[in-house]
Amino acid sequence: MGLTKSSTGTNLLNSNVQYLKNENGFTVALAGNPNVGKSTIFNSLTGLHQHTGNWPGKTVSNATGSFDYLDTNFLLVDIPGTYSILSSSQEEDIARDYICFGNPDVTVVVVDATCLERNLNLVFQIMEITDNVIVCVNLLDEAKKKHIDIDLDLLSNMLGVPVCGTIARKKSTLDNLIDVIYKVCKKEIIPTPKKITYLPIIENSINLLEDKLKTLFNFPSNLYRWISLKLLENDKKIVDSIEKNLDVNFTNDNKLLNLLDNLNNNLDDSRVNKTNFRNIITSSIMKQAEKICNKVCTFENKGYSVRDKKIDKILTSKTFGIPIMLLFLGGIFWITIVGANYPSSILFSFFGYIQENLIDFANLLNCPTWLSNMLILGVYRTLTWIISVMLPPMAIFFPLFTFLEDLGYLPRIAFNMDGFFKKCCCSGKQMITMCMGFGCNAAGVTGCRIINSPREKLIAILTNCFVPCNGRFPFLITIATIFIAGNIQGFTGSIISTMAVLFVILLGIFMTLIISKILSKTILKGMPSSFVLELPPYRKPQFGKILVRSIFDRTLFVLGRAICVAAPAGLVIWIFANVGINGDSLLNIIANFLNPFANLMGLDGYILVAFIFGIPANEIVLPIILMCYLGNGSLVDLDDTFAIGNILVQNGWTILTAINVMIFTCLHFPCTTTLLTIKKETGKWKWTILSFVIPTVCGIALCMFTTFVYNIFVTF
Ligand SMILES: Nc1nc2c(ncn2[C@@H]2O[C@H](COP(=O)(O)OP(=O)(O)OP(=O)(O)O)[C@@H](O)[C@H]2O)c(=O)[nH]1
Ligand SMILES: [Mg+2]
Repeated sequence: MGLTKSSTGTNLLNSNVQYLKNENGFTVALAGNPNVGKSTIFNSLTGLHQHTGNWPGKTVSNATGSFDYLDTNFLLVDIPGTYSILSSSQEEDIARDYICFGNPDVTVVVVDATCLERNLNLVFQIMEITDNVIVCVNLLDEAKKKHIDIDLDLLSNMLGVPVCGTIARKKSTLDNLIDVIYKVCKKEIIPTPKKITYLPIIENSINLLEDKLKTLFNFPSNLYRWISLKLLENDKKIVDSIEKNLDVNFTNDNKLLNLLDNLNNNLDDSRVNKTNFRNIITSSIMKQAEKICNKVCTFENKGYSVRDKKIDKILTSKTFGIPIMLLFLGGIFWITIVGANYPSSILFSFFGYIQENLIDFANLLNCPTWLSNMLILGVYRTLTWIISVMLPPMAIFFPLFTFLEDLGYLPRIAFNMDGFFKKCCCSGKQMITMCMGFGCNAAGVTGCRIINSPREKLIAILTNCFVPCNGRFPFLITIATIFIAGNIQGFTGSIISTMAVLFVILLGIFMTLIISKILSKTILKGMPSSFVLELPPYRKPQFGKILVRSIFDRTLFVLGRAICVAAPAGLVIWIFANVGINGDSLLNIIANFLNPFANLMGLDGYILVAFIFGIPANEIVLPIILMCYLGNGSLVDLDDTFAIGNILVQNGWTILTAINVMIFTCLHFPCTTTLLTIKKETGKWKWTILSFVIPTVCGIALCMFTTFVYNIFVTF
């Protein structure tokens, strides 16, 4: 078939997505419940790499990409998952707005073959809004494993729209879907959705209101029935959204309001009142979904989810849930620590070899010493240093973490931690956003959109940087390996380092809980909302994809960031270290100024300077510390991580310094990218400043406390 892909995807974070139109062809929306494979289909068709993961709520903003089929170009829009048009969280609002007002040429509703009945709810809601619907029954492989058989032709007949069966992970199974999309866009197939017929009194009211709206407003023809239904239902949120997106004001029109009043009174007389209207509509949809499923689905093995339930009994049990979680996390850290050393030293020698040649080359060109020093010892060395130390742990940690994510374990972590979060008056979903923070705090902050309550969302945003991101995490590992384990080598050493990293992570979680509680009792007062995070089925992770994606995506990301941020930072620091007043470098002057305060925290002025200079990217904190220590303002030859240890010890580092550096790494201001994301998500500088101040104050206080305790301990 003539399918080609293009990579013109952009992430559209919020409003006005509805006006997106494909000038060169057709626009196709991918809607559906969370975790049904929309992004996987999107990636297969467009060749892009939208994040996928085995938990509901992975996609939180619309993403677009395009592909060509035969003579036609299609713009595909991947929408966040939503259970219903009656959205309750920000990412569901985005989905709802696009489904209702985006006016795509076709809406493909992706449904989960293993729980068709629940998924049909959204199908019926979307069929109320548009006729151009295709139902894509995905996860057919999982359905087969569970001995669930679906008669796709019968389903298509009963719904009145085309139905395609797919296994999104196998690209070849998408051929039919693409062909049907093409035919519906070209009007070779005309879907005729069999909409739900509600009680006669409701249908009658809808018809009257629809006629009235047609005389008053010029809406797209497909929307009149749906808008009538929503006005009768009096769902304030949706009516507001209709008014905003279609630029109308229903309250301005007295005739319309009078008619609505009359209709509501009539409905009231028939015992269909404002309180039970929605229930009546929903139960009509549910009954129809049940009826269809009874006809099209055959369950050969009714106990198909017994295995998952048995596993969940252990993984989410009160006794074993949390210890197993710690074991998994500890295991991942341990493998990372043990595995990272070897590739690190290979990278060190490789870059060292290139550096020697660069110096020779600069000499050959008669390059002034100050310039070659600045570029090679300043910029190049900082850059390669970061790659050598940071890259190997990340390349090991992320595939392992993605493995847990693909398996479906993350929502179980949220489930296990829910009790703790509830006690602190916030949501268990916060734990998932914290897991995303392990990758990148900016991503974690955006991920907070999955939290429905605005109050709980804000708490999650303000505390997200308590979990170390990929910039800070390798730093923690390095310090734990060279300092906390000290001279203890081998297995015991690696276990000690692992425990130290695990301890810092737990400290981050503990602080998140404490601060969340304090916020809930002060500026963000409120009760916890009920927790509705679905536990997805366990799925076999795709090893190849995990490896390729997590290494390439993260590697490129880190390299890109290193080049964009660390190189100029290396340059600035080199200048600060080499330019001075009265023979004292600027770096020394600032460090000496900060020294007294830093000493109270069990640190020194250079370490604080490094954290301040590291605000563009946490990756550069340790290189800056080393640069500061090496009087000439550039890094000396470092063969491996243990050489770093020697430099630190020579500059007065003790176990206390290492502990405090680890604490402060975990608890300090977020990087600039995260701060900007917080500003974007909250829309207020107030929250952005608070997200800077809270972790920093916590970090300073905790470091002072440990120093105080350590000093007392040493004195006695
Ligand atoms: N076995 C199997 N797994 C699938 C299939 N389609 C998707 N998956 C897996 O299901 C999980 C969820 O896929 P996503 O594409 O992220 O789902 P989504 O609908 O975009 O999820 P949200 O963004 O949270 O709404 C991933 O682990 C996919 O690899 C399929 O047909 N078969
Ligand atoms: Mg998705």
